[in-house]
Formats: sequence, structure tokens, C-alpha cells
Amino acid sequence: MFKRILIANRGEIALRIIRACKELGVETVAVFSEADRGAAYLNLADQAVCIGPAKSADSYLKIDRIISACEVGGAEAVHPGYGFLSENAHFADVCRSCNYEFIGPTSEAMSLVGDKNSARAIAQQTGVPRVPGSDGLIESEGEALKFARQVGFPVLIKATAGGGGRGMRVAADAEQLKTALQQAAAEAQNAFGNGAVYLEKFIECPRHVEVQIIADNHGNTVHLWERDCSMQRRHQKLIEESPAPNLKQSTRKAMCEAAAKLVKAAKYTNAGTIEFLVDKDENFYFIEMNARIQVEHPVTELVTGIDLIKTQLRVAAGEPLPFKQSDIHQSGWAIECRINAEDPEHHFRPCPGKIEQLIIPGGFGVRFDSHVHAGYTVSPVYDSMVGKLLVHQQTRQEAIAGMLRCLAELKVEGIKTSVPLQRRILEHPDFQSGKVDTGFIERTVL
Ligand code: MV4
Repeated sequence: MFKRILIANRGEIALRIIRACKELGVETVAVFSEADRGAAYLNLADQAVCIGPAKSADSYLKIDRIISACEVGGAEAVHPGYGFLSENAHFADVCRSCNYEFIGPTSEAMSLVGDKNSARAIAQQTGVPRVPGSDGLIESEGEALKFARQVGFPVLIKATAGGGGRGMRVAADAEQLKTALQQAAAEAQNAFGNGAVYLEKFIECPRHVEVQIIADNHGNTVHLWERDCSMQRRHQKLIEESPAPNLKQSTRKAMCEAAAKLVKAAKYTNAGTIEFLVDKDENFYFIEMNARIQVEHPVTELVTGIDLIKTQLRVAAGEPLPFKQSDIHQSGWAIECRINAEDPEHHFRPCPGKIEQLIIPGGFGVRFDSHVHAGYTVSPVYDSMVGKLLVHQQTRQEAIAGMLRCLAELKVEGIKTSVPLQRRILEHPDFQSGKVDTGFIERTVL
């Protein structure tokens, strides 16, 4: 195991990694920007190094400053967390060239799965179902029209470098296809410096189900079952749960096995997530892969009993996975609410400011992953998530009741939060009966 690692991130995930390291006996070097100077969680690291001004482009995204911090802090490896540089293959490469192990996949595997068109190609080659669409990238309007007629309108144009819904356009007919192609390509070129696009049939109101996987450097790949992340608003997830409700065991098993097969084919190692869309008839389609630990990883930890961060460190240190597929079972039901500092009265715009009072719920099966405390000021510079509230119970019904009890106990004063919206969702009869899809929030509680 490593003696000391650097955490190239901030906030709750930095604290989550510090905690895992303490339990493993691994020392930590935290990094911080001027905006995060003095944050309480930094005191829990063995060392904290300033890497620049508040703007992430000048600090948390600056590869050379993070590498310098590794040297200053004497780290042997780097955990990137999520966001920032976590899916930057060049960063993974630079870390390893400087002899700091990157706690994640190889840069080759990261590039392969990070490009959505090449990830789709691997799915195709390994027999993993993907959304019907173009064979590869779209080179011309004529080619787009050919595939659109093959699969039927409406279709979705997606950027191969895309993410979070950017570079995506729906086209209902041949007329709209032309504009959709141009707009998606222009947006992608502008946002990612890569304007390449492909085409998929548009699935109406799908469920978003993703499979957690972890693989070691000895050829072992294990899935840790699935999460349903359909409860999102404008590509911001609000509630995640595991298992996915109303899913046949045969579908669940087929999807998870398909995910593991894809990961093996990509020679992908460490933690990753395979995203699927699931339609009304429970057909599942691979859409993309995330080459990082995700925000919502704790719901999987609660139902499987596996600490994913510790497992990431073990795998990166060259150890074989300490479990096999047949050891991994889903036990009970876990739900997570992302507590965001945002104002529901003003289109959910970020609501930074000082937390005047904070009362954190507890009790049976409750977990709160957060770096904030009373007196903490939520900065407008970074994302607005202040914490993740999780409940683990034996049944979904009990988990929902537990979460509603916890949301009523939680008091975050001084800023507005997403909690009222989450209470409305959890109280809704359709949510309670597991009728969830990505159109739920717009349709029912907004
Ligand atoms: C889709 C889709 C429908 N059909 N692809 C949105 C972001 C990106 N990760 C993929 N997304 C979608 N791809 C086809 N062919 C609908 C979405 C989508 C969505 C997916 C997952 C979670 C939330 C979503 C919200 C709106 C649209």
C-alpha cells in the first residue's frame, strides 16, 4: 500500500478520500485554492498545499501545480476524485511519467472509453446492446439522413467528446436533422475542441440505470450491481438509489454482466461506471462510460458493504481485488439525496453564502458525507453541492420513510437548498411506487 497520497480535489470527496486513507493507514496531502484556504476538512489531512487562486482553471485544473504539490508533499500517488482532472487522460499520463501513480485507469483505457464513439464501438464488438444509430461518426448530412431513416425519427445527435448533455440535439424530421447536426457539432467544437458527432434513436423518457464496476491489474473485473439515477433535473442528479426499482432480476443480471464484459474488453482497470438507458419494455442500451469514482458511489457501498475508495487504492497499489463476483450481493435498499445550495424559487440557481446553523440527521442506517459545518461559507466559484444524505434500510419503502424523516431533521440555515424539492419527490405516489424515469421531475413536481 502507498505510504502517502495526494488528493487532487476539494470538498466532500476530498474528505471522503482522507477518511478512507486514515482507515488504511495512508497519509494524505490535500491541495487547496485561495477560496478553500482555512477549510476545516484540510486540517484532517497530514499536509495541505496551496495550488493557486479561486478559479479552478488556475488551481484544481492546473496539472503542473498539482505535480509540484506531489513533490512538495512527498506523495506516491494521486487520487483525482470526480470532476476537475479526474477524466483527463493527459493528467493520468503526466502523473505516471513523474512516478506518481494515478489512482484510476490507464490513460489508454481512459481515452478509449472517454470518447463516446469509440466506447460505442467496443459495445458493438462485444455484443453489449447499444441504442440503435449510426455505425460510427457522422461524416455528412446524407449519411445522417440514411441512419435516421433506418432507425426512425426522432433521433438524437450526440458529440463524441460530449458530457452532461452538452453537444446533444434532438431532430424530429429530416428538416430538423440538418440544423441539429450543425448545432451539435458547433457546440461540441466550442466546448470540447472536437466537433465529431454520431446519431442515435431518441428514447423517450428512459430510465437512467448505471452499473458500478471495479477491476484490478490481475485480470479480475467485478460489478457491484446498479444504481438508478433517473431523478435528475437538467442533467443534475438529485436522488440516486440502489437497487433500481421495478427492474426484473433477469434484466438486472444481464445488464450488470454486459457492463463487466465491456469493461474487460476495454482492458479498463480501477473503478468505473457503465451508463445504460432502460425503456418502458426494460430493453437496456449502453450509452456511455464514466472513467472515475462518481458522486453517488456511496449508495453502492451501502447495499454491497464494499468501500469503493479503499478498493480503488488497493487496486492502484497493485493488490488483487479482495473479493470475487460471487461475494457481491445487494442487501437492503439505499437512497441518496444530493443536498445542493440552490434556490428553488429562482430556477434553482446556485445559492452560495454562509451556513449559519447546521443540524445533521442521524439514527439507524443514516450517512451524511459532507465537508460543511455551521459557519462554513459556500463559495460561488465551485459546484453547489454541500453534502450527500444517505439512508440504508431493508426495503425501499423503509428507505423512503427514513429519508423523509432525515430531510425533516436536516436544518441548513443561511442558504436555500434542494431539500424542499427532494421532499416533494419522495412524497409523490409515483416515486413511491417506483415509477421513475428521466422525465419525472419536469412532469410531476416542478
Ligand atoms: C439519450 C436519451 C434518449 N435517447 N440518448 C443525456 C446526457 C447523456 N449522458 C445522455 N443523455 C440522454 N441520452 C438517447 N438515444 C436521453 C438522455 C437524457 C438523459 C439521460 C440520462 C439521465 C438523464 C437524462 C435526461 C435527459 C435526457
